[in-house]
Amino acid sequence: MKFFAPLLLIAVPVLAKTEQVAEDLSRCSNDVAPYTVNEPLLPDPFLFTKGGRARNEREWRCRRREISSLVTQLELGVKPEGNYNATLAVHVFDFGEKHDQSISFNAKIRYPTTGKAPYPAIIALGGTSLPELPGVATILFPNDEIAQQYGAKSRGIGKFYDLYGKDATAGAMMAWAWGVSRLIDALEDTPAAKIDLDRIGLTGCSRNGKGAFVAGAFDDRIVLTIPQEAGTGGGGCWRIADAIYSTGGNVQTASELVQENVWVGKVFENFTSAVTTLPFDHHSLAALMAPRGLFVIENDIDWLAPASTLGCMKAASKVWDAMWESDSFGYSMMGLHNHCSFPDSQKADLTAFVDKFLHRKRVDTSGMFFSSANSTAGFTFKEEDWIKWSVPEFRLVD
Ligand code: MCU
Repeated sequence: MKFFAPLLLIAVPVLAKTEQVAEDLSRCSNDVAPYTVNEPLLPDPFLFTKGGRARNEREWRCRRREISSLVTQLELGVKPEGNYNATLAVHVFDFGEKHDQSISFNAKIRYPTTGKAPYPAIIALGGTSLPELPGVATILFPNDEIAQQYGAKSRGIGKFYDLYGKDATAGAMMAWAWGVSRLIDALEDTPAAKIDLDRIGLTGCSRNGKGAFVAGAFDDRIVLTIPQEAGTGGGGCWRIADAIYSTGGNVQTASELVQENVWVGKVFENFTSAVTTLPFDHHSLAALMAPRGLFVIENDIDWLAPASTLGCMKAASKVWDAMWESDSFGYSMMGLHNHCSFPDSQKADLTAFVDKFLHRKRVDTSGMFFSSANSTAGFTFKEEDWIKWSVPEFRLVD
């Protein structure tokens, strides 16, 4: 007689990744009520509103939701959700409770002359100032049509506001973020567009770089965000910009930014003379992109507050470090060239990021923090002056 070794079956519920994420999020506390702090240094991005720090990816998902909710409520305004029907050219219908209107916009796609379909693509807010990216399609997102940015008087003007009303809380950047998401919906619904949905990047320069930073933070389908020379309002931190200004620096600050244009929500005016009361700064906003690809390109023009983007992004990079994904974050600073004119010296770094995320090549993007450091700039960031929190190592703690 033969004996069979009993097979011990242990039933372990296996959830697909998306189900796992949904399940994790259901355990998070609900939307946080906005609150203020008194924190002159860069706030701990891992610290929960109710205390305790995110120690692993599961907890980070909840903390990330808090950051996104706070940034929405205190700085950028609400990015609407709704039942959309989007096709290319993008027609957006919102069938939500209050809205039964629709808007449409055209997004032009320029296909590459090399490579094969489905193509990776880079969505360009208002155009691109990057050099040609071989094998990558460029999709032009007409951000000014969605929300105008012609000075303080343009608040509430554009197709986003035709749909959601002039009093929608979203500033222009959040309105663009909404439009970029609808564009991606349309790409999903239009296989004939021949775009690989798993290889979508996003860029923009200057004011549109600020927009790219925000749109990248609020749509997880974007695998690589490349904000170029955005300065304050993008990869710069409000607190550091104010500190530079207070010692005589010619930098864009929160107070200037809200007077100049309508990029942020009106609510942010409450904070421009008290940025140290914000429970986040733009390192936390950047962290919403982790561990996706983020390659921040900067210039050493005073107004862009290079010491602020350097410090702010150094702080942000620590969230990628916590995830053991440091190589997916890059910050490249190169001076002595005109605003938004991409210098050859940054090309190797850019190519590495594009190859890794849009061409899925095995390339080395390690050590990309401040990799193109420009010695003429002469600014530094003293970490100990701004960052008092430690970096948890997510993989090691359950
Ligand atoms: C970063 O670029 C902006 C800057 O923040 C604004 O203050 C300035 O008016 O416009 C810049 C820009 O968008 O240049 C094209």
